[in-house]
Amino acid sequence: MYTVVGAVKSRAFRVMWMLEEIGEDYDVIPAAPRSDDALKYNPLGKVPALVDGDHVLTDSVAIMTYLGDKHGKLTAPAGTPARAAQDAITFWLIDELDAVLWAAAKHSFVFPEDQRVPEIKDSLKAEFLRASGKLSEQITGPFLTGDQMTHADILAVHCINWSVGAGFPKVDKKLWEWASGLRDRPAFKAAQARG
Ligand SMILES: N[C@@H](CCC(=O)N[C@@H](CS)C(=O)NCC(=O)O)C(=O)O
Repeated sequence: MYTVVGAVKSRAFRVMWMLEEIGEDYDVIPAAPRSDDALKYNPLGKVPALVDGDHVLTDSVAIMTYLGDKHGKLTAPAGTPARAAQDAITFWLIDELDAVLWAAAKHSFVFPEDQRVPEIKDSLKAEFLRASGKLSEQITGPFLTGDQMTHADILAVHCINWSVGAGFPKVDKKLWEWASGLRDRPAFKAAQARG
């Protein structure tokens, strides 16, 4: 039994969805970022964290990579070209979607008010739209890296969902429909129901 630290409306959702997909039980501590509960599990105050026995793991992508490798699900095996391709798209998603959304969040409510530069958000929105268009072009099947789902799909769909909540422009129809297909998965819905 795992424990996920962080609420459904945070990057902890990625970990919950992955756990649902691989059929592992988990509890949720819906700790808010920077809260005392979050700090108990991660000195950086960030969520998610994952408690696995005596170990506390942090960072949503590190946790998903760990779970995939440990259970042999939702990942290509480490040390294979397929894994390198999966890692490459994962890091690209972090650079081009997650980082852009996170920068917008920082300038909306994360930074102290006197350090926010709201004017930057138009440029971030344009950057997101450009990157999501590139992602859309690459999609040729049900999953990003072929006919097997990986945690890269979870990351991509989570970022697309996040962009809606953040008031970013809508991604193109092809990408939206691709993400909708993944949102229909029972595991996605089960993770959402933990909110
Ligand atoms: N790269 C990290 C980012 C985690 C992160 O920044 N989480 C946000 C909530 S979704 C947070 O805890 N922010 C608090 C802070 O940065 O101080 C991950 O994917 O887990």
